[in-house]
Amino acid sequence: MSDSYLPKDFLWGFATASYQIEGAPHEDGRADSIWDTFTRIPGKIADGSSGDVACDSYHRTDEDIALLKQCGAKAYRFSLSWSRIIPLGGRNDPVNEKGIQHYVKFVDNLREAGIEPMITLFHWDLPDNLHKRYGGMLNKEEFVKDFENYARVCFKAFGDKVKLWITFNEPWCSSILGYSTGLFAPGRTSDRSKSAEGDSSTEPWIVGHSLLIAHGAAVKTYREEFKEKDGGIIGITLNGDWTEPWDPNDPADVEACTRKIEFAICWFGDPVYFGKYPDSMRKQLGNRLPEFTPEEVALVKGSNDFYGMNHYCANYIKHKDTEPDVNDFVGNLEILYHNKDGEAIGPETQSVWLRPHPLGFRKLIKWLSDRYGGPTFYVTENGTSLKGENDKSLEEILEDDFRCEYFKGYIGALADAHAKDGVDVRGYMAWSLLDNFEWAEGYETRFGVTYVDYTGGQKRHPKKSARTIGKIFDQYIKKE
Ligand code: GCO
Repeated sequence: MSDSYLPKDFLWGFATASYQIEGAPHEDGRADSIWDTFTRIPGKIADGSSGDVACDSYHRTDEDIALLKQCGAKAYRFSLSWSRIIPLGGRNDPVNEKGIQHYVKFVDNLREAGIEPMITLFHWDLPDNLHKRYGGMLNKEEFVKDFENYARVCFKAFGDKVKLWITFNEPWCSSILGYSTGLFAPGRTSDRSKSAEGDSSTEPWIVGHSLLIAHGAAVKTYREEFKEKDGGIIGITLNGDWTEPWDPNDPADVEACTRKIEFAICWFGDPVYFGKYPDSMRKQLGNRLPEFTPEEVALVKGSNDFYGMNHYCANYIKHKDTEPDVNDFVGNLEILYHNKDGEAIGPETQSVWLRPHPLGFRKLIKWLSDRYGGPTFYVTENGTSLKGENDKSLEEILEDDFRCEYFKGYIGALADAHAKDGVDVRGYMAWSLLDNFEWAEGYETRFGVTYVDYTGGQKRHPKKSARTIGKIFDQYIKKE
């Protein structure tokens, strides 16, 4: 046991997202989101599934709160379904009181149970109507106004009870997976006709820009109309992995490591803290990357009360000598799981992209802290799938030692970052409370500390990790 520690009032708990757990897609007035329509397209989801039922959490809020209590969680990060609150999405569309009431009750029940709610306004499930009506996130003018309106409706409805707000979850995923690779809703793979230069791959950068401006607009609204009265804080959640050079003796690989982080994280982080995109991105993307107007800089720069950090793993990075492909979104480099000497960055999991490497967590949070002048961090997701978990017997699944070790490693690394590197971190939400709909991977991949028996009446079975996390935090959080 190290002598590292986390601060006395450290807030820890679990994270989920509406489309991944709620089900009940057409109940109480909810309309389709882009994920409802996307999952209906054959071949998009590995097991042909959807979030139609998911964990049925819409009907099982009490069970979920009981699970949180059982784990000893102090906080719960969940996302609101925009399509429940404003089913058609837009600023002139009706607000659905039933949708609001569902979440009011949920927030009240959480607080009664002594669990601090942390709300994500947008975890990818855009009302489908906005996508159809005007192209959704591609249409900056309309999208920003509609998101800002939706955010205001939420601040009004929940602001007196909720003190921790996240505007967007992982804008990188909405932009790249939704508009470049097409692996996520709405499944677009760039549109040649939109490009200034007549090449492809312009859409993801336009979408990223819209998301940043919409984030800035919602933060401005919160600060001007609610903050004084409600006293909460608001930020954006960015995802990103740590990078190690494939060949540490090759300066080009070392440089590519930084470039990879800039393309993945600083794409959004730099505008929020500095009011501009990273030079490496401008250099590679030219005028396919939008410019900020002075008004936009004023909106976006300084718009984080805290940095929401989603982090899972690390990679080895090898630079490329060739000219960047027009569709490249990583910074003209290769992402690898082994280094020059054939050493693996971490063990395999059920997710091809996820190789645990706890030290990378400490290094990345320190790196971000240095770059952005020591902001306050909330870790808003961290967790792992487990290779072959879905094929094991229930008894074996419930003994998820691999996941317990993952949390021990990562939470220990976080305590080191706090105690030894001086990083200001106030909270940590493990991904996830429950096994759930893992987007394009469907239900094959499980991330929960609770096993959900999808065909056995949705019964919840806490795994060993559900009991372990609290013990880990107990060791690190200062008593006084
Ligand atoms: C995210 C994702 C989660 C995923 C998790 C595991 O915010 O990255 O939002 O929804 O389920 O990351 O892949």
